[in-house]
Amino acid sequence: MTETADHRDSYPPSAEFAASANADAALYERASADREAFWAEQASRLHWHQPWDQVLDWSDAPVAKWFAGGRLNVAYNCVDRHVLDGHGDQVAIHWEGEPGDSRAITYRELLAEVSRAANYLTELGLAAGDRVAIYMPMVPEAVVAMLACARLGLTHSVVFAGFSPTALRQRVDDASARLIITTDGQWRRGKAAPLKEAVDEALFANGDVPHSVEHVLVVRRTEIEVPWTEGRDLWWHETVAQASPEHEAQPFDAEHPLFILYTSGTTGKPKGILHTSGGYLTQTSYTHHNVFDHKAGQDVYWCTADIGWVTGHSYIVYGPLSNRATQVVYEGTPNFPDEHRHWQIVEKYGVSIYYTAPTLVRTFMKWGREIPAAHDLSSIRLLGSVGEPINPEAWRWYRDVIGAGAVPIVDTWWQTETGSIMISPLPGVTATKPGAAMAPLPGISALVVDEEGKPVQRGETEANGYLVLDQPWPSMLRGIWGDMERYRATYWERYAEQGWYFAGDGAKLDADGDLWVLGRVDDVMNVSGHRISTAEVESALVGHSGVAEAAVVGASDETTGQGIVAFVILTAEAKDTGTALVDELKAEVAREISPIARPREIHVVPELPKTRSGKIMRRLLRDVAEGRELGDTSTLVDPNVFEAIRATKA
Ligand code: 6R9
Repeated sequence: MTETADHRDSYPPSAEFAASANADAALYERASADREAFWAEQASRLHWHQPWDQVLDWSDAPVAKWFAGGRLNVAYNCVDRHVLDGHGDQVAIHWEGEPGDSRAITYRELLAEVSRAANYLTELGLAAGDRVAIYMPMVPEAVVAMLACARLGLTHSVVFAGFSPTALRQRVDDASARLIITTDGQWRRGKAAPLKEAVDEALFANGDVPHSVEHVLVVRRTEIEVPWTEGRDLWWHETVAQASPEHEAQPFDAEHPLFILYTSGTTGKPKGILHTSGGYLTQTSYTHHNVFDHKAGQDVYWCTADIGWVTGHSYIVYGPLSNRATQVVYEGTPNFPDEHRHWQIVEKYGVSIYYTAPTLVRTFMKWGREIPAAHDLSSIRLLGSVGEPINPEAWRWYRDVIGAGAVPIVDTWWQTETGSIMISPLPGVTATKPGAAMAPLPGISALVVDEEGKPVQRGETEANGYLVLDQPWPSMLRGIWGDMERYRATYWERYAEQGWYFAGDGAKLDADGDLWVLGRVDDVMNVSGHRISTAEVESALVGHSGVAEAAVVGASDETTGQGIVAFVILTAEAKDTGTALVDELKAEVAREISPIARPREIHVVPELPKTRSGKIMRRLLRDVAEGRELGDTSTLVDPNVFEAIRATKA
């Protein structure tokens, strides 16, 4: 995009939207006048059993304490107080099952279910501080399980139900979870796929290596047969459902650990990102209210994420429920039974706020505009995007076709680590540009700097800018579970002198000073908005006896943002070198990590391009994968390796 286009291609908010928007420009002024007072004001959105003594204690940086001395109960804030305020009959969740079944759950019913689960988990002997793994599809009990943990001060670790038994085991072991909550199976395109079986496989996987899990609590969903270990395994409907629906929530310290969520880093070992209570809930609540312009009792909100990702944590569970949202939770895929599913759901419930990922928008584009055009989408008044940069073409299509050419789009930049939205337009305030996340939210500070930390100038689009966060924020991660050294090294070492958080994303400021996030600058790929490390996929590949060495890159992909392209060198043992082996390797990666990580292409090559210090030059492999002219090859040991690699690609 050219500079001029950046300037002209701007969509100011309509006067009508601005007139009734939750946010106004004064928010920026109040926040910059006194950041801590501003956050204290936002924290007052919540119910505190005991007020805080200090808004921010940064004396132990980079580990922040927000609202130090304050005590609250996260679940009480998301459920109880709405019932006590007289909104018990409001629907909290319109749940839509994949096979077409549905359930409406009011806040009063949600309170009863969360209370039953809390009572039963207590009966199992779980106590504040214990870890619970949640490995479930998008069923209401998944939300209930998360809230029951929050209510008891148990730290949940949700593991995406698409992850393999190996990935589950790794996460369960790392957090020493005492309990796993799961379902018998999950619906996927009309078929019941086993899930409890995967839990058993995970627990038996390491042979004799003991695990921390005492019980497996199983929700019945698909009614498929499950392997059963008497004494260890428990049915939800025979236990939780029989427990008392009365439970009194106890307050916990503002810094009490709320959850661990694993995300890919630049090494093969996923990082357990740790989030705590008061600051996290303050910022998820504040951002959900202002960025989505959410109006309790009026809007019907739908975030299409899965609870296995941070977006599901912050914008299905904690943000919306703390704001007394009525929301849609959908179990299935967007094209089951056909491509009309999402728009039928929008029509059925009158969805007014719709939040999804660019990869899905591009998929909708591919399916054609006649599909959404067959539905009444007039209830939609705001659209959101998250997970990767949204290309201007997809942005315009989203606004024109889904948003009737009129509604605001909020392109929200944030990360598992940031806990909540950090950079985004404010609807009703910001004139938006297709593809730009625009500016840090009120209360948030971000900079675009060069390698040395010098601020990159406006309009300097050729510069390599890095996105850094130069001030602590309430929902920031408090560390990496069990590895505080890695926490410091990953995020705080790069700009240690300045004390800035390094986000791992490239960014630029356009001539107007508006911020564009350009994507990862490290070895993390972004496939359909999911973070996958190159190292993780490489280690799955070399785990196969036929592979001697592997190098993996993310190559741009029209639909998924990036696609995984692997280059492998075979061992002498490799029996086959053709497509059968390639298929086997793809399946191996899907099995080891998740179907999300299945490589788009695998090329068998005689050699990999390496620097003299032995580092694989991924940048050059990306050039090959994307069919570009090769960049600088001068540091290569043997520039000729590319002839051989190209030959295998042709
Ligand atoms: C919430 C979430 C974080 C990474 C992040 C960046 C990319 C997310 C984006 C975006 C450009 C946006 N990302 N939102 N890039 N514009 N609006 O996705 O968390 O899974 O941890 O991924 O996703 O690269 O660093 P997570």
